[in-house]
Amino acid sequence: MSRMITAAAAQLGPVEREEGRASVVGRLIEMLRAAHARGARLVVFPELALTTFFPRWHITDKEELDGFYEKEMPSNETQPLFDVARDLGVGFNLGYAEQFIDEAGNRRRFNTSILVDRQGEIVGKYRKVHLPGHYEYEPERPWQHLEKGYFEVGDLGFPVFRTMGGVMGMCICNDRRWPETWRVMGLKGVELVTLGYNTPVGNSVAVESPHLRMFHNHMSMQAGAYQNGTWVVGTAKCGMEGGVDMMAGSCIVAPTGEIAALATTNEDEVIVADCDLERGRYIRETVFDFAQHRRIEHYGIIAEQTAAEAPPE
Ligand code: ING
Repeated sequence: MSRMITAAAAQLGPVEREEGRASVVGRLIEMLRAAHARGARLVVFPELALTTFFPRWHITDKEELDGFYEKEMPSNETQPLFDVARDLGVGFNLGYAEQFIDEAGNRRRFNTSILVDRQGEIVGKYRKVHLPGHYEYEPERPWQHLEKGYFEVGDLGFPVFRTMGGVMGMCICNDRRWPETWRVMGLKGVELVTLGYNTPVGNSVAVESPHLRMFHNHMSMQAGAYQNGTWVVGTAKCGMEGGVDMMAGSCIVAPTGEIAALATTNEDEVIVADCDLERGRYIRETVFDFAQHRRIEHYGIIAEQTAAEAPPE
């Protein structure tokens, strides 16, 4: 018995600082239409898809920085994407910088993604938990990575949502490198994880070959998929953006850990795969039958201790 959903990664090429949201949304709609024409009914867009990856700059002009955040979703500029998706009956994941004023009157900022169903309803929201980089401007870096300064740590945990015929979850970029991300959703029965990423080809703080960075990108998603028996759709914003080469490699990973579809350019590109949401069942009922095999009495340290502590010399 299979339970099919045809999913697409809508890989986005560079979005320069001066490219307006309406222009970007036009590119997203074009890819959503192309994905739909190829049978896709779920489309995954990248992290911070509506703007350039602005944490690469130390932006001191408060108004300019404020301009990178969405104050409402959908907004006038993003409503056309919701409208076309609803008209075509296609769900999607969209990553964006979220800003709002909370009930205490405080301004809140998160690196956020939403899951929108085929009727155009926002059925899930996720706020990035693992914020890489640093808080303050570091002049010695060839480019900045100021996510810790520009966003709060996500306050929604790692939720999953029963929608579009399955159990779906989200994470964002650096989250994919942390096994905790995947196991929390695995413990909630996730069957398909959607994520976007903005990852430089080069490492700004260590000597690391580009091929190794791509290996880490795919290994992280393939391991997460296999060890939790879930599909993964991972979508890049890529290409030379703001003077920094961002890696591509968007992919759709089966619960077996195999890459079912892989982007081959570093531009706007749609890749599609037929995902049988039953494919991971045998994995979750045998090798990763959590109920049968996990020994939580030995795992406490994972949630009780933050940093590593080696035995005394
Ligand atoms: N980008 C990168 C990522 O995790 C990074 C940052 C790259 C951290 C490589 C560590 C190693 O893919 C974002 N936006 O998280």
